[in-house]
Amino acid sequence: MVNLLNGEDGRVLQLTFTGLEGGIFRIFIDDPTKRRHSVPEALDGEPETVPISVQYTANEINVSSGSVSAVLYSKPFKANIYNEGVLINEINSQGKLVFKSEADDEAIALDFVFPNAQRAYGIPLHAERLSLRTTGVGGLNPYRLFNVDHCCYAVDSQDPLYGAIPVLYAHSTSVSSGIFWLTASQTFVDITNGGNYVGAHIISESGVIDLFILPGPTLAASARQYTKITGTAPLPPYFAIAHHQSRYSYRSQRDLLNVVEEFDNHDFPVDVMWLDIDYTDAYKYFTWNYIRFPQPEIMQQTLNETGRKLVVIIDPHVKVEEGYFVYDTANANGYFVKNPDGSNFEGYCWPGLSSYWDFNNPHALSWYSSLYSLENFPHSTDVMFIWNDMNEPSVFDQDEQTMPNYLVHYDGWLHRDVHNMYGFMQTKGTWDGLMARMNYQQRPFILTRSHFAGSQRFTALWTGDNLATWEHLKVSFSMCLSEALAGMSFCGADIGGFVNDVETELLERWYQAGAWLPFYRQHSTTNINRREPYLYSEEVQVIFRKALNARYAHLPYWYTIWFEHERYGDPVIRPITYHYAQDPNVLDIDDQWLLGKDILIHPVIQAGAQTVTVYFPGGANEYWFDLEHSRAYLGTGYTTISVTRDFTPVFYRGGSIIARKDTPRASSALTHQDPFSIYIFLDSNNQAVGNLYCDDNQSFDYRSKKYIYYQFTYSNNVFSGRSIDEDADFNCLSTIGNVHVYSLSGTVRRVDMNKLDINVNSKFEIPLL
Ligand code: MIG
Repeated sequence: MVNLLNGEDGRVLQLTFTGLEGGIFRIFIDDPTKRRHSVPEALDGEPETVPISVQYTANEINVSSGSVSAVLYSKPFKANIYNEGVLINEINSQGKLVFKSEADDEAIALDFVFPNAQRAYGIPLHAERLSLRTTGVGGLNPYRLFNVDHCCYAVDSQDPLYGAIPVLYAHSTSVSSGIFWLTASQTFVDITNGGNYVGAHIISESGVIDLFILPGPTLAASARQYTKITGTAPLPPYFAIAHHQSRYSYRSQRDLLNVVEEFDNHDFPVDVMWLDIDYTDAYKYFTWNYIRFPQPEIMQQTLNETGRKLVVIIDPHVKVEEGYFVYDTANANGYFVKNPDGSNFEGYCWPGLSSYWDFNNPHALSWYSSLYSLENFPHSTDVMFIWNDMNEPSVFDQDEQTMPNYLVHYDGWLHRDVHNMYGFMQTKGTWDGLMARMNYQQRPFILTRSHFAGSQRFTALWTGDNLATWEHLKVSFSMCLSEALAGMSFCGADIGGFVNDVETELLERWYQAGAWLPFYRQHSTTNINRREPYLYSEEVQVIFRKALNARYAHLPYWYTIWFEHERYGDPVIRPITYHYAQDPNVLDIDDQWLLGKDILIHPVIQAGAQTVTVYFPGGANEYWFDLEHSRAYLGTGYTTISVTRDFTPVFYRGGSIIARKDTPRASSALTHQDPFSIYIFLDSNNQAVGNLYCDDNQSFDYRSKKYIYYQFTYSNNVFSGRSIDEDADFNCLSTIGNVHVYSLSGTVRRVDMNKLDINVNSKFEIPLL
């Protein structure tokens, strides 16, 4: 710890420098004379510290830990960070450090220069491309992080949206690193793309400076370092990665069950049905409208017969109404956000006059969580999961449709201090509630709109109220890629766009593209035409069905990557540069992406497209297989390929082995006993390798070693398999059915494996000549 002296007013600040596991440095600057807000909740526990070596000279302090080192300079304060001897980050070299301590001004700011970086990524959520643009010129505002309810947002914008994750990556073909600026107050980030450096200037309204330096040296390393601090997402229950169907709102029990029946009649798979706000009695959450939903349990049981689930919405505003049990208890116990005079804040939302949960109050949060127990939530069952919306929070009659800064939360913190963590805290409470409900045995599923750093530990997110336009389809890719780099892989956009009727061709392309993003849900607003897939002509239904079946066929692959995400922290979807960092041509690509490292997707995002131009990365020895046309492309850059209406440009990397389940079924639960089809794509040495994860699809037993993590290899014409984690075992319900081998020469071989079992003891080596 060192003291920082403010030369202007003589104030002394304290700077604490800590080494954390993974080569991460933490710089914490606080004012010892004043209580300031910090956000330990965002972290996945207190980070593990490591010893650092420190050397003092007259004007410098040298710190090092492993390959990462720092030089701190005084007069003026400045810090340079090195990884493997390479300068990666100059902190306060522009002298923009600010730490205000007046009652009405607690602003903090700092500047960063990342030498040799060529691109900046991260700081979601904005309806923006992957590569952040230089702000301050050409009318570009700073990127603003301030959670707001912003219907029908414009694309290509630095405007704030529903979530805020203050992690920034500076990246190039030679060097990558990042910073995590842990503040829950409104934040502005100016970006400079300087050609041979990236500059960032960050200003927040209040809090402490709690800065984590992610040293890289690659984008993948930086992204993993970030999840090391804030946690990875837990493996989702299998149904959650399948297909969801929603609508604002399905009007009745009969309406909802009828939709499912039509899905079945038309062979469209669906796992989860959603109820928006109209299932409640007058928007009083944890109640039901019994006229429309007379038998909620029977509705859930009916869904459960085919392994399907229900998700219902719970918003954070509470109708002001005496006699409503949630209001009465929360009011009596002081669980609402307060006005400065101590009275409950009241604002307008769906129920009319509402008060708002103070989720920062631990007593409020635990009572809120308890509402999710099977006893307390009327008619809830273990197949009901939760959607938290409007949690920026949205307040209709206030500026920017959110809470004013001066409101007071638990322990005297101002809303200003905690604004960006409001939705995060709600989902933390929801998570705790769903965990307790099932005795910590079953995995919860939660969807949220508002989110913050660390939200991935509790919830999936969607990109809010988008429009039924081609540009909104396109921007959903970069929004989710930015989120994925910021720890939030479980991301998707409303299929078809939330607002406005959607053209049929756009909806077809949206189903095709959405099948390759982690959260896959059709949703649309009230008062527009219904758009369930069975409402379209036979010809159109064929297109939808093919996209949906492709999603289901690849669920074993998705599930494996999700398991690997929890373990290693790599995002589930990745920008091309994540795996091809040396290639200068891929730095800005965000209209295509990688699922894991083995599937490359370039969806069609233009009306009437006859062709798309795909960038194939990796060089002449990398092959990308198009299964539908039985051909492969070399990884030598841009190639224009023709597309038909039913074709989604999706390519498998040569060298990969991918497990699928190809038999179409009505829901994922009905595929659990189906055999795997194994697809082997040979590389230039006629080799391939790939992993497969399998467990009971829903419980936490995998955390006590009840799973199979299996590796397939193909080499010298021998196909073999073995368990990776030999101390884990599970009797996978699925066997290996058939195997398909693809090579560049065009030979395709198909071999029946006779339903080979997969468990920890099943090792095999089978010549496939
Ligand atoms: O402003 O609950 O983004 O998905 O259907 C509308 C009704 C409030 C906003 C969500 C949207 C949801 C809708 N909600």
